Amino acid sequence: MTKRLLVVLSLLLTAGMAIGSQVSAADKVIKIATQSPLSGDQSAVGVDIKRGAELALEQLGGPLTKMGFKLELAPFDDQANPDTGVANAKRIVSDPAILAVVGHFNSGVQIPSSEVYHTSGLVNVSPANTNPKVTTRGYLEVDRIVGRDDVQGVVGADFAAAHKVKSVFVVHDKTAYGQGIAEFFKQRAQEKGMKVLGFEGTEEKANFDSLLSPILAGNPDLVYFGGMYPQASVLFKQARERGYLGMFLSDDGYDSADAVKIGGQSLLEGTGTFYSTVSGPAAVYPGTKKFIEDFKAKFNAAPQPFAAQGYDSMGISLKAIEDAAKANHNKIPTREAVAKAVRALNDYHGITGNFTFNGIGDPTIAKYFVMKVNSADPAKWNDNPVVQTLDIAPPK
Ligand code: ABU
Repeated sequence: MTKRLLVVLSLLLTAGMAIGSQVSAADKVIKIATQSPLSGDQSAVGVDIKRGAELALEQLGGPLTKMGFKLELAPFDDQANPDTGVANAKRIVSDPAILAVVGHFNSGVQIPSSEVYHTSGLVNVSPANTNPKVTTRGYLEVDRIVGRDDVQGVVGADFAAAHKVKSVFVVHDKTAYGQGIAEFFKQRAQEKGMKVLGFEGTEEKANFDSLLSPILAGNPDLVYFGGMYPQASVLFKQARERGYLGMFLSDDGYDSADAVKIGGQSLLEGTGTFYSTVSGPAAVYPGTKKFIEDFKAKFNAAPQPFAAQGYDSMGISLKAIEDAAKANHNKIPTREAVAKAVRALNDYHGITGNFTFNGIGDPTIAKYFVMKVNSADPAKWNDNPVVQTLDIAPPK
């Protein structure tokens, strides 16, 4: 072999190794996306879903980094808007490094966005979405770690019945979530013998005068709101200002310290304000002490509802990716293998519970709470007392 040929061969070998090492370095990046409202009037909860997931990525990514993978968070702002969620979902599925999505906050955003994940086999672990349709479509790629509104609505109506509520006016926000849970509440309320004086959907956010007229005329024992805190608290406040003294009851979309920033003292007047939830303050779970301390240390704020579920949804995603990578000889697994690995997890020990998923991606047991608003101080939202706790399996 001539000296010139040797030089050429050596150059080719070096170039080949350089290209090879670039490819393998890129191949070693694993991203997990989050989707939640990071801007707008629901961002108080949405930002903390992302923060919970971020903390979990830092704390629970060890096994994957030891296998040589570089982990990255890819946060997306769905703005609580279905069109934005779907547009983000299309960007997410086009990035082959993204192997899981933690999100969303709104079922009305999760349902269309997960149609996109489904077509690409990308797993979506939901920390918060409660509309039955999230899982009843039967997609392998969709799992949630919280309960469902066909149970939560019943829990709310049973609570009202136990508190001698005889008449109710039901309002909802016309979203998949708000209208859905309001319908489940209404059906159970009627079964329990309550008189439903009205069932109205509204997208109004500022002036509820026209809705309050029939409510005040009927003077129900309870006003139920299916939807989110920015709308519900304005309605409740204006009802009190116009002299309504009955009970308010809402749902887990009401569960945010911003509810009392808006509603203030009016929420404590009359028969008071209650909400059912599938989350509750992080401190109600026995495994969250360290999480709360670490969250406060990192973000200089107490975790909002669903932050701990953001943490667990990320933990589940990481464990499934790890299991699927091990089964693939420590190489990047396929998205389908990750989706199957989530569904195959058995008794995953999270900070908000131990999770096993049924055949459609619901947790085999979920927690439901009824909470009472106890202070007009937003800093004390996490101290709202738990009135009731229930562990319930998903409907068959
Ligand atoms: N369940 C949390 C808030 C609402 C939703 O599922 O749309």
